[in-house]
Amino acid sequence: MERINAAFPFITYHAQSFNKEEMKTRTAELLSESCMRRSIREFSDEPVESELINQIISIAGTAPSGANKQPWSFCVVQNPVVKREIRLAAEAEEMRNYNGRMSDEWLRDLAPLGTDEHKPFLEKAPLLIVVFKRLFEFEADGTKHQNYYVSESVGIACGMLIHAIHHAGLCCLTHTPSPMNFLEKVLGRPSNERAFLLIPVGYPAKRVSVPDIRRKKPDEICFWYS
Ligand code: IYR
Repeated sequence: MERINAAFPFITYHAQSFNKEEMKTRTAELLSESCMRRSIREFSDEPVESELINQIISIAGTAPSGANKQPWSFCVVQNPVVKREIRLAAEAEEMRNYNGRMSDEWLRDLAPLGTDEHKPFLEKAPLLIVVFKRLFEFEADGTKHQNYYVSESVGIACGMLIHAIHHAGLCCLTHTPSPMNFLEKVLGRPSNERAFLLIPVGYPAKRVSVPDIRRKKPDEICFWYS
C-alpha cells in the first residue's frame, strides 16, 4: 500500500525470498545450529578480535524495539582490572544469595546446574559484554524523552546477541548477578541506564563440561489454534 507523508517517508522493503525447499533446509540448519548452543562457565583466555565483537553487537542492534528507540548500550569490558572489580562485586552479592537470600526451592532448582558463588569466568573470559537498558533518553539540555517496552526490546536484543555469539563459534554465559546495580557504578554509566545482563564471551576452555539437561519438545512449548 502506498503511504505518502512527506514528514515520515517510507521506503520499499525487499524481503528475503526462498523457495519451499530452501526454506526447509535453511530452517533445519538453523535449528541444528541452535541445538548446539550451551551456556558455559569455563573459558579459554584466548583473545577475541574486536571487529568480530563489533559485528556481533551490530547484529544485536538490529533487534526490533518500542518506537524504534533502540534503548540499549553494550559495554565491552576487556580491561583485567575492571574485570576483577566486576568479579569481586558479583561474588560478594552471590555469596549473600547462596547463603540466605535464595529460597530452598531456588537452591534445589540450581543444584543440577552446579552453580555457586564463585565466578572465576568473570576474569578468565577475554571479554564481558555488559548490557544496559536505557529507561529514557536525555537531550544535551537535559530534556527527558521516553523509551517504550524497554525490557522487552533489550531482552530481544540479548537473544539475538547470544545467537550471534554462538553463530560466530564463540561461547557465552548469560550471567545475572543479583542485584547488579554495581555494574552501573563500576562502569560509570549515565543515570538513565540500568544493568540488564552480564555476558562473559570467549572461546571455550579445552575441555568443558555442561549439565546434562534437555530442552522441552515442540509439543510442550507450542500450542496451535488452527
Ligand atoms: N545469579 C546466580 C544464581 C543463578 C540463578 C539462576 I535462575 C540460574 O539459572 C543460574 C544461576 C548465579 O549466577 O550463580
